[in-house]
Amino acid sequence: MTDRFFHRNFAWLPPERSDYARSRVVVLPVPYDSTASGWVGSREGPAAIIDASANMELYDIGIGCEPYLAGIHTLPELAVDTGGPEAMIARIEEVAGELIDDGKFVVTLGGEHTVAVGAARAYAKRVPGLCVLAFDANADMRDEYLDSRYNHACTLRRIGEVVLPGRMVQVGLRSAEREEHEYIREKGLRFHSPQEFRALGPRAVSQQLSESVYITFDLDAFDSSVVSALGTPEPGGLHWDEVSELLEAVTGEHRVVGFDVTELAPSLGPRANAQLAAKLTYRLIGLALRE
Ligand SMILES: [Mn+2]
Repeated sequence: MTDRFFHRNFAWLPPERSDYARSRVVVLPVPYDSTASGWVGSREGPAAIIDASANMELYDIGIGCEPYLAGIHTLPELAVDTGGPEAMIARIEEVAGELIDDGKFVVTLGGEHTVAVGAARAYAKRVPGLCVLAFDANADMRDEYLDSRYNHACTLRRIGEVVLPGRMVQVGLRSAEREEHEYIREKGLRFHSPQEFRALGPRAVSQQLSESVYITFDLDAFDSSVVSALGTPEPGGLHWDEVSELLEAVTGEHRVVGFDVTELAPSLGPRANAQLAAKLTYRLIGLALRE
């Protein structure tokens, strides 16, 4: 049947593949970057990813499936809570929680990495024994930064507090302050630099995770030659194929319950970066939900 209209949702799907009731997946766009301390602009990320998603093939040849068949509904952009970062995270947690309780697979599009705290918390309260796989260039383990415990630089510290000890694995680490680095080593946290990840391989990293996994993806985990539209780009990062291989290993052995993709600041880099973020999001939906 021909449809005479384009539908501006994630993957630009017609109503029968994107209405709320029939969709297993719900995309929650969160255009929030109020605690950004590098260059700003990730508030424009969700719209750029949704626009770019018009250019994807709906068949993902890399994994041999059509992720959209699960149904993907895109919500309107979440309004910013002007009460500050803690209030904003509470709002994200509340909305994500309602969606999870409604049986949806929630995909949160940032915005800065902070938005992940709300979504991860909503999952941690509902999924016993949840563990978290975090992609990030930075440790994000500061207890407080620029007057807030909910600054983007504190993201993994806050997420680590909502799961059991040892239930967070990070990949891509190559930037931290001395105190964060010492904290990671003292506690024996599983934070892997790109070199460590390559030495271990995707299977060994995947085996550090338990049954149910939430994935939080700060796009600065990618090498800055791969993604540069970022507030805090870092050299020496991950490449597309190795990220994809790790995601395949993790989704092959575990149940991924939800994820976020954050930190794309489209005005700071090439348009291809939004395309990568859209394809990453789409592939992860496909990998997480394929039978
Ligand atoms: Mn981060």
